[in-house]
Amino acid sequence: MGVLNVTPDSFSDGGLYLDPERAAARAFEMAGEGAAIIDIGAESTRPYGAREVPADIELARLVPVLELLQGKLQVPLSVDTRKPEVASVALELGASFINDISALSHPRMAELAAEHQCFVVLMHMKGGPTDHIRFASYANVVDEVLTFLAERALAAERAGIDRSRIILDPGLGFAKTPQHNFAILANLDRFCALGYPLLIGASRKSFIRNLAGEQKEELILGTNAVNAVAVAAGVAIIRVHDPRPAVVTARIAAAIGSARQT
Ligand code: HH2
Repeated sequence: MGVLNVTPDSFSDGGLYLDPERAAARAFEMAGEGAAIIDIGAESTRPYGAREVPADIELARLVPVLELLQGKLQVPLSVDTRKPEVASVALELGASFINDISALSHPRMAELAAEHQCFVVLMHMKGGPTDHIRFASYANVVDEVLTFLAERALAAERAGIDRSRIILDPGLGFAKTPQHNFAILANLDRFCALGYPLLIGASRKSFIRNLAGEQKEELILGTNAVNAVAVAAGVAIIRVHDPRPAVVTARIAAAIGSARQT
């Protein structure tokens, strides 16, 4: 899953793709690099200093890009939003995934997904998109996130979303310290055992930067290390800013993962 942030302030690509033509060009480029899904977001959720964005601003950023891509992009489109007003327009303009970092906390979001029978990504987070880092406290992070995801998946099914369309995500960096992220990554088999495809969004995040370094190349190497572990453990989707190296990493890690003896 290639990340495309049409925001002024995302932590990694903020400001790069505010121009719709540039954003659309990046979507085509990522598809050409092997991204199987393009995830477009118009609200930053970085741990420090993000601001909530009203739906009309999210839409003003997204719609021109979706219009440029509609019917032309060869791979499915995902919209990274918590807001049903935004998801609804994106679905009309061709999106087939709702990536909701609040795991369908807005009841209308589940109805929309059921009506459209689109794919949904349900992510774990505590607190809101702008203050989640204050909630990074757990008795046992793995148990708590597992319980949350299982409950949200069940709620989505009860709302009429087909089980085959539900993807779960433990939410690396969302109300999580680096140690929490590593505990999740070391126990991915337990998340896979929930029986839904798993998505991991580690790309260039600060827990990687702390160990790998600040330079782009170091961030990509660190991201690939995490993604290799994730795919070998059975993770189905890796959300990345740099699809080309991620595709190679995933191909090799998947070969190792599928050679596992039980
Ligand atoms: N991470 C970010 C945004 N959306 N969605 C899912 N499902 N999983 C993630 O881990 C995830 C996500 C944050 O990364 P990014 O989009 O690069 O930054 P920003 O929130 O600053 O736009």
